[in-house]
Amino acid sequence: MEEKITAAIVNRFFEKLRKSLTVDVVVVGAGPSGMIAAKYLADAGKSVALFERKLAPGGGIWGGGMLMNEIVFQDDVKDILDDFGITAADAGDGYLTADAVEVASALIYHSRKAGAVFYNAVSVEDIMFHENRVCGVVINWTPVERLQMHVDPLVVTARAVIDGTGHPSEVATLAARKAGIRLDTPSGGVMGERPMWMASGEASTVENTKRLYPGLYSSGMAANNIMGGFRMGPIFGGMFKSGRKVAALILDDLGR
Ligand code: 48F
Repeated sequence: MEEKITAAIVNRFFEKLRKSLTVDVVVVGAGPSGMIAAKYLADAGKSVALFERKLAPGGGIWGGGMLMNEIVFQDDVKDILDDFGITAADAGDGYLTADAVEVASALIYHSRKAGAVFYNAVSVEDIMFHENRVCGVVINWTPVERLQMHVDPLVVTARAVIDGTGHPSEVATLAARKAGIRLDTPSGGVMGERPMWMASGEASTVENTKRLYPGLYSSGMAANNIMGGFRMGPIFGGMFKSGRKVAALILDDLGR
C-alpha cells in the first residue's frame, strides 16, 4: 500500500509539473488579483501556472482587516463576486461585505477548477529574460529559500508573467534591477507605495495595472507599488478589478 500511495503522489505531481514547464501565463503570487486573473485567463483557454511562496494561497484575504475576517467591496464588483459564487451582504452606501474565508476559498477553488494550476510553497526568485522580453520565471521550493540552502533552481517558460506579489512587487523589482530595463513607469523603475488614501488607492490600483515591459504585467498591490500609488487597506474592489483587467490585457496581447 505504501508504495502505491507514494507512487500516486509522485506520478501525478510530475505529470502536472511537466505540463506547466511551458505555459501561456505565469502568475507570481496567489493573492486576490492573481487568482482572479488566473481564472479569467484559464476560462479563455490559456494555460496558467500560479506560484505561491506560502503553503496556503490567498495572500492578504484571510485576515480581513486587522484579523477581523470580513472583506469589504464596492458594489460595482458584484459581477466578479457572482463569477466566483461568493455571497455578499449589503453594508450600505454602495459597499458589500463577505466572509474572508469564503472569499479566499472561492478564489482558490474557482481558479483551480477553471484550469489554473497552483504550486504552493514555491517561490519565484528570478526572471528569465531573453532578447528584450521577460519570458519566464526561476523557481525554487520556499523551504530552500527560507533555509538559504545552496540549491540551484528550475525554470518555467511563459509568454506572459504577472507580478501579483502584493506590496513588495518582487518580480518588477527584480526585472528593473537585474535586467537593467526601463519599466513603463514615470521613473523607469519601481516608484514605491505611498501612504494610506483609500479612494485614490482603489482607483489607481486599476489604472496602474498594466504591461510594464514585453512579457511582464502587474496586478493588485504590486501595480500600485510599482507606479507609486497610495495604499488602500482592507477594501478589495480594486484588487478584483485589477485581476480582471490584467487578464484582459494579456488576452489582447496573446490573442484570444
Ligand atoms: O498581497 P496579496 O494578497 O496580493 P494582491 O492581489 O492583494 C493585496 C491585498 O491582499 C491586500 C490589500 C487589499 O486592499 O492591499 O494586501 O496584491 O498576495 C500576494 C501573494 O504573493 C506571494 C505572497 O506570499 C502572497 O500570498 N508572493 C510574494 N512574493 C512571491 C510570492 C514570490 N517571489 N514568489 C511566490 N509568491
